[in-house]
Amino acid sequence: MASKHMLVAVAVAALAVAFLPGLAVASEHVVGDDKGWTLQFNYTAWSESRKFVVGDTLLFKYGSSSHNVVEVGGVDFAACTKPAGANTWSTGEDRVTLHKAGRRWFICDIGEHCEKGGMKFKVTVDEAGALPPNGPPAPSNPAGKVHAKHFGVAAVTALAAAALVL
Ligand SMILES: [Cu+2]
Repeated sequence: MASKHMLVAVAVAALAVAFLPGLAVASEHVVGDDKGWTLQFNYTAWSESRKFVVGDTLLFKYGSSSHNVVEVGGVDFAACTKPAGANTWSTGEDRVTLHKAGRRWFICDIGEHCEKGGMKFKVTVDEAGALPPNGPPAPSNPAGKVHAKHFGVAAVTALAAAALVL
C-alpha cells in the first residue's frame, strides 16, 4: 500500500515537472559527480553527457594536496601543458563560473595526472537563451498556451494525488 509520504512526493514531483521548463536556473555541475576531481575517471564522457549553459558553475572537489585545476587552451589541452599565466585553482573546492558561451578546457597540472590519469576535459557552453525547438515560449503566444495546458494537467494530477491523502 502506498504511503501518504509517497503520494505527497508524487504530487510535489508533478508540480516540479510542470514548473521546470519555465525556469532558467543556473546549474552547478560537480565535476566527476560523486567521484569528484580525481585520477582514473572518464571526464570526457562525463562532460559530454551534460549540457552547460552560460551562468552554470563547475565545482571541482578534491584533496588540495593531490590535485589542482588549470584552465588552458585547446593546444595546451592536447599536450597537457600549462602556459605561463594560466588560471589555476587549488583550494580543493573550486567553483568556476561559465560566464560566456564557447569552449573551455581544464586539466590537472600535478605529475602526469593529465597525461596518464585522465584529469582533463572540455566543456562547450551554450547561450542560456538558446532553447530547444519546442522550448518554453513566452506566455503570450499560442505555444505558451500549450505549455500552460500541460501545466494544468500536471497540477490537476498533483491535486488528485494530494486529495487521496487528505
Ligand atoms: Cu591531479
